[in-house]
Amino acid sequence: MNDQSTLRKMRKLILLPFLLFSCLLMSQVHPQDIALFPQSNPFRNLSDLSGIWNFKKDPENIGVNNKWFEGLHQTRPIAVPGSWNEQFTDSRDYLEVVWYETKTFVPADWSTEEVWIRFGSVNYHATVWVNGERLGIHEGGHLPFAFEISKVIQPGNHNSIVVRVENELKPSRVPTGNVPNGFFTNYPKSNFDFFPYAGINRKVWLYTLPKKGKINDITVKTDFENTTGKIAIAIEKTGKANSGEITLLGGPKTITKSFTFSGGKAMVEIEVPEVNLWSLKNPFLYDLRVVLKDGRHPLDRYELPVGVRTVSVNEKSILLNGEPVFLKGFGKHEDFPIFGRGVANPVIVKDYALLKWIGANSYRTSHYPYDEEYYRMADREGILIIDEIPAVGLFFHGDKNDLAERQRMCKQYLEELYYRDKNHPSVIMWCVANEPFSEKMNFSLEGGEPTDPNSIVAFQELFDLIKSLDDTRLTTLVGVMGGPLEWIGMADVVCINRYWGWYAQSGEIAKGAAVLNQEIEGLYAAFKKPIIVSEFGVDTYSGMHAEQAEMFTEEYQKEFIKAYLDVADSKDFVTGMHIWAFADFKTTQGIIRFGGMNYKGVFTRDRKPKMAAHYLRERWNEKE
Ligand code: BDP
Repeated sequence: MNDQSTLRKMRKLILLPFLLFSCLLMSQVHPQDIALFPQSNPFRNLSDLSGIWNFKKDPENIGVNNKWFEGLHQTRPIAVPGSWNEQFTDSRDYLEVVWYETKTFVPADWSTEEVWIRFGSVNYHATVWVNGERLGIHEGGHLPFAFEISKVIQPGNHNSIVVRVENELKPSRVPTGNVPNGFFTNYPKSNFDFFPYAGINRKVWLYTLPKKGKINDITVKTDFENTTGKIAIAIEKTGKANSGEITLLGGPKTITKSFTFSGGKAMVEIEVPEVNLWSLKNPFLYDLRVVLKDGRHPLDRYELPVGVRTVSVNEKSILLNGEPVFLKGFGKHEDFPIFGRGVANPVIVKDYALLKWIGANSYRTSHYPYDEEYYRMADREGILIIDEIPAVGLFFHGDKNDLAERQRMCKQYLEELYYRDKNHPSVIMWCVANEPFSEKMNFSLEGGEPTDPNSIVAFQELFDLIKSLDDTRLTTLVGVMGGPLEWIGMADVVCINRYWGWYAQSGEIAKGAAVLNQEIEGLYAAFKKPIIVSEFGVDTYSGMHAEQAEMFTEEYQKEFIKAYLDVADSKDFVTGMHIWAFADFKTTQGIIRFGGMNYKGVFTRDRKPKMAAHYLRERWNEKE
């Protein structure tokens, strides 16, 4: 046995107890705990912990040993929510350990309730203490997690909340970084083309649930037949109550139904005469109210907007309520100067205003799930969402343990995503990965490289998992130029990112469009499934012009987009065109990312339209 392998074995032996211990701790967070977004009503309280918290870097990772969870010293202020990378003048590329701390008053009358804490998203690895007591950990950014804190909280007092966070880039993480022989050579070493913004990026909530009995989960599935809507509602509860009442408001007649639980679960079906379907033109939302009862006494209540609609697919189209729908829109990012990937409602509102202004009807949450507010807006505004987990740039070479851990994380992401987003009518498709690649891929049209059999097993597991959780939505996997056909063929809808006329056939838009034309004909013949070109775009410096379209000018972007849309218009099996990207966004540093930016936005980073935006506005509104 050589030294290397002895070392590896020893490392594994040392790590084993630690890994087992971490797994035990991780069982404390359960995806079902994030199923119902906290709300305030006569049975539930809610308190938003946004504000300026205390922050301290821990580059030597000494905080746990020195009990920083009991209180931080010599801190600097930081905004929560918000990424840390741009709030200071010295921490842009810092991704190692940091600590956050805040104190919050908890009302005395919360002592009779169950108290919980929920983090909207912490990138990437979080350990949480309340009043010095360790609650547990959560791994993975972009999705919420919650802990019950009834036993450690002191109602009627100020309580301390401390969070240890790190966002190191590792091959075992999702998204991946520091990949040996990775495709990207950027700094920091992300294996993806967006900045790895770190920290408590979304809101933190304290909330109460009724102690005697509570609604844990509601799953709504909708259908219709002629003019009658059908809503199937699955409810899960814990505690005393054994019956309940459901009310559907918003239609000409209020519908009420009583139900009883068996084994903590209940299933209620409602028929809605003269149903008002949720559609792009009329995103009608009913108000569903679920009340839990102990005899005649209500114990808990939860309200949920419900859109009655169906999503399906045929050989050529995605169907919304049985009608073909053509997806016009973008791949986006959660990205804005100063707060990075931190959520900010004015940006969300503005982005929806711009989506409407330009005539878009959909987008993909590339390359990770977005803040909940985006989905609630989409439900209200009638925008369709392809909901993606951060499985971007997956590869299948390298350390087997890393790959296994990464696969475990992909599954966790899918499960958490499902629980968080399953009741949004706007979500029509789950995306299990963006642009996986094989080691030898040459980004040519042929896509001829043999597929690693492990990759087929891995993706099949992800498709099976999401299908087993949700049989009411479509699935996809977004393919890269030259990627193996087996991967994209596994999906309900074939999604491909294409840059012919940019990364290949550079400067030659017509040639690029011809390649696209030929390629999608071939793909349709092979799969007989509808196709979405889920990314196509070119870097464009706002204000750069040429009388003949030339790379990086606004004219080139407009002509490129026009050429691709023309190809799509000539094929009845193309069911959507998503431009890359909605707005310019921050990336890591590398020679193809001038100023650490990707300039493929149709809007600038501060949401000013480029020439192509005006072009799209005319073209997409005309098509309507
Ligand atoms: C695709 C990726 C996307 C990149 C884009 C680009 O899916 O994340 O930003 O290309 O190169 O490969 O601009």
